[in-house]
Amino acid sequence: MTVSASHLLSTPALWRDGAMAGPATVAIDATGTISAITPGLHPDATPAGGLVVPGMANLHSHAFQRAMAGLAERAGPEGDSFWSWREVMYRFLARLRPEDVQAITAQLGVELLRNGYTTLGEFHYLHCDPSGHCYADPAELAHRVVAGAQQAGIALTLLPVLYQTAQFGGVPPTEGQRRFILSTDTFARVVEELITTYHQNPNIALGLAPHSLRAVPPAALAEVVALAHQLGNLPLHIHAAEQPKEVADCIAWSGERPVEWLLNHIGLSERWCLIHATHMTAAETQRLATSGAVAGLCPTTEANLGDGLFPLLPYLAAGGRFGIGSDSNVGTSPVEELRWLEYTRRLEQQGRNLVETTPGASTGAALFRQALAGGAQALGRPIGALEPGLRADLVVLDPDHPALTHRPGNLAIDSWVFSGSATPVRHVMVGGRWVIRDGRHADEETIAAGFRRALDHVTG
Ligand code: NGQ
Ligand code: ZN
Repeated sequence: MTVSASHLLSTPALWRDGAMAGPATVAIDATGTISAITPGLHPDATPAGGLVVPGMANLHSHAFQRAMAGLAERAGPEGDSFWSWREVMYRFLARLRPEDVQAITAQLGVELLRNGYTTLGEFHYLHCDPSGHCYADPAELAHRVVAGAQQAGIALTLLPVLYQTAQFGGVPPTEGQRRFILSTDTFARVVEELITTYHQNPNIALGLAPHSLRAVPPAALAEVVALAHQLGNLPLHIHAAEQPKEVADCIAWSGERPVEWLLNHIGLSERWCLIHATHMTAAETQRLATSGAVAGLCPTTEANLGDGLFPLLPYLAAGGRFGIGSDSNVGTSPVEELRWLEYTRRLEQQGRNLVETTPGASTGAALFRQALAGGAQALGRPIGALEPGLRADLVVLDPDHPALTHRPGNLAIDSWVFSGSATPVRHVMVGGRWVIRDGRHADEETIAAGFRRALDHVTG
């Protein structure tokens, strides 16, 4: 049920300036942009049906991995690690067809929306057919990702990925990586085609993503950076320093650690998003924080893969910015990611309320506010707050849900983040259009049936 947006929406409580505030009326124009916010309940407005907060940005995802969640939770004869998980993942994608990529992305989109994400940042590196050849249209699978996101109605920042080598120093890709490989020229053509096709669609934006320093040699990396600049300062995303082995290999190759190498040779700025950046020295942490770049943290995946702990507290103390991503999609809820960010610190420090230490201030609101801002920056979109001029991407929380009952102000956010596993998300709007009503997506049965068909093929 794609109910068209009310032009005036009233709510007893609205997220404003990084905190829950009192009653307000939100005006939304025909383009799906917020045109005004006024205090109080306007008599002509339609009640939103709950507490209104901005939709969250999911700044890092590999959508197809949603279909293998739970399939890699058994150790092999030699134990298990990030690297053996990666082999399982490579085997899984051997059978994926274009229609499967679309169906899985649509299913993921519905789940993300229902939990309160409104934008998907898709780090898209599956480009080629199973034999490693380009499809007739080398952008085929990118178009499938877009089609899946559009079926779900989630906004998308598509991040086409350049992937060329297996290891630092230009090591040729392995068999398992053959579906990822594009020449720099073909990559540029794919990007151009995506811009031509989607530039007028307000729900779709573009960024560029050199996969990692392992997968992109310096000369090709420089070309991607130049292309992003030429196309109007597109966001740039890269995986960095997720595993200790990657750090050791980078030092063996260059004498520098991955984040250090990027800081020294590329120069990081507001348009960069470093995914994971788990293993940094104190000096790298400080330098990344002051660069203005966003750290793309994916706590549930980082825990699932045994990556390590991002140095969040020193990074925040130095003014660092972060956003959250669902990455391998073992988790699809923004509050689960935020909760893990704080909980891992509590376990490590044996203390409480560590991300926000101002006496009396809300930890949930601090996490929510920073992830909104970092996500908006990293995905290059007018989102992350409810303000005139920004997109009407918003989430209505049910104030009568048991997790939120009698939770005025930021207590609602604290309770959602730390105890809202049964989601209190009631309605979700993307670009002025309702996509979730009463917890349901109008096409959820059709989309789930498509997902089952894809899994019949891929795992059958
Ligand atoms: C990915 N995922 O690209 O899907 C990676 C694994 C790699 C995460 N790093 C592959 N979580 O980094 O080589
Ligand atoms: Zn990733």
